[in-house]
Amino acid sequence: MKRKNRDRNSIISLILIIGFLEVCIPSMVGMANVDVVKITIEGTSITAFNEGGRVLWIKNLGNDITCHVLTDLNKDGKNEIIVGTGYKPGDKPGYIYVFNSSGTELWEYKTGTGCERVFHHSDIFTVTHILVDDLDNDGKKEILVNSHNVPWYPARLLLFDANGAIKQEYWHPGYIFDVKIADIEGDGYKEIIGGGTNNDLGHIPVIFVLNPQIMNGQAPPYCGNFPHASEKYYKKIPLSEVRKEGCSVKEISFDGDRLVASTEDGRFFYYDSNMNSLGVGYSDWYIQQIEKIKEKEFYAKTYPLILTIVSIILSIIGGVFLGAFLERKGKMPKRKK
Ligand SMILES: [Ca+2]
Ligand SMILES: [Ca+2]
Ligand SMILES: [Ca+2]
Repeated sequence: MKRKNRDRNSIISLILIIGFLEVCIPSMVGMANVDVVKITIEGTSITAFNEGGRVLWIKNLGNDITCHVLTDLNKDGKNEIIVGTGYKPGDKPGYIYVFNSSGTELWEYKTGTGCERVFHHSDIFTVTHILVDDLDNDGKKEILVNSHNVPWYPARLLLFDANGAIKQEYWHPGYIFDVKIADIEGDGYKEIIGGGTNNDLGHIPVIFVLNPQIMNGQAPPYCGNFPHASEKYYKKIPLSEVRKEGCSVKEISFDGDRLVASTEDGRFFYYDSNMNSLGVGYSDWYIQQIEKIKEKEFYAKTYPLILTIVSIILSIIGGVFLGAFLERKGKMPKRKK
């Protein structure tokens, strides 16, 4: 009888141990796996997940998170999280933050800092782009951040090293709506290509190419005391009839070897690797707008002419009828037969 009880107790203990291991081992493995492989953004909050899908940490930054990048910045085998913020609703607008996988903040920077050196607007900024790449071929990653003043301008491109030190900065008198990194000539050195609008040159669309090693400075027409930048190329695009008051380059893309600047009004400007123009394309929308404009111009010119002709015809008809009326009333001398 005693032997039977012992066996039963042993079986129960074994079942309990197996159950404990089944529950605890995956959990312990999950705890050991603390690298962030995915983040989700909801308004002002970041949620970081490990490979098993477990939430590692949640952070609320107070301001809307406008862009983010997950990358191993310092090559320690774990990802860092880089996020940029907008201008509301909190009191830290246009900040860039870098967190490690544990959620510890490594550094932060306010992108609206130093605005008074170039344009005398407020330091309320919003971050619009974060790109990470090795821009000087030293095997270490740099962080390129695009931001701009709200609601005015300028825009500012900042190039940071992984530790948050500013390597280069470029100020632009108008928003930079798109920024890309590419080696456009294929010489082994990457360029920064930006597109946007230049408010101080008449709100024209512009596309520019910067050498990341020497991009420091401000774009034309220059104000304040900040040095003038030496862009590799700075291309001014004329305004069109569709957007006479102002227009911008909204997107930069690549079509084979061609660089394409797409403007807000539906035009496509093609360039070769030396930024020589290869022609212009037009969207259906742009063509329709031009047709509407021509139609309006045609009617604007012909309406006065039509009105003049109609009024002449009406006065002739009116004169004839008035003559006949007066004749009937005997107020006009009867015509001799
Ligand atoms: Ca790392
Ligand atoms: Ca580098
Ligand atoms: Ca190049």
